[in-house]
Amino acid sequence: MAIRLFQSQASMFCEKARIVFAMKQVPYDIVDVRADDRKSLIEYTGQRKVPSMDYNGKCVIDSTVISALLEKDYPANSVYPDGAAAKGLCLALEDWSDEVLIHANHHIRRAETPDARKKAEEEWAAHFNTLEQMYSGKKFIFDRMTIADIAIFSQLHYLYTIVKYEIPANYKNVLAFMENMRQTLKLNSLSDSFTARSL
Ligand SMILES: N[C@@H](CCC(=O)N[C@@H](CS)C(=O)NCC(=O)O)C(=O)O
Repeated sequence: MAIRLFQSQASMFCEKARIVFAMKQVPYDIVDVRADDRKSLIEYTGQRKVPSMDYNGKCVIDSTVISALLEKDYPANSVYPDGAAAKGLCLALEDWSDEVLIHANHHIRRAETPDARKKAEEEWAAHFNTLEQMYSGKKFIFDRMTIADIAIFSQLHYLYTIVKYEIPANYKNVLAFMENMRQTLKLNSLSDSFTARSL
């Protein structure tokens, strides 16, 4: 039995999953879904979304579910904070990032007119304001890097690498967070995406 991660390098949700795999130091094989136009993914999972995984014969879909399963089976280097109250908040922030920031990314990437682009930038400005406060005086939201930081980083990193949108200089805490994550994840530069390796 083995673990196969069906993924694409550019997907922010796949980057989120790759970081959790690396933190947990769990070996896995990568199936690049672009190589066969998602044929093997659809055959194995019956749907089109990545990340999905073949977990020793069990089909597991969605970055949040994958992260929770890896945490359960590999509890060392936890991706959640200690304590039920902090964990609940962490899960809510993971969900906010996955379900809200993703739309801001879709909107800015798909903006075809100056008006649509302006609206998308305003949407991001509102999120940057939220994040600026969230990371005020903090390296991570909780006392160590958790799935909330990883989920947020993955969306902001996509904004940087794929959308090619630079976070405005006035969001100092957000920029410091990105630099801190770059160092923690041992990326040479923020232009690099996180590849399969341990941390
Ligand atoms: N909530 C899911 C979102 C996954 C998702 O939207 N994946 C995108 C790539 S970033 C995808 O595979 N889209 C292909 C499709 O919908 O056909 C997760 O956290 O894994």
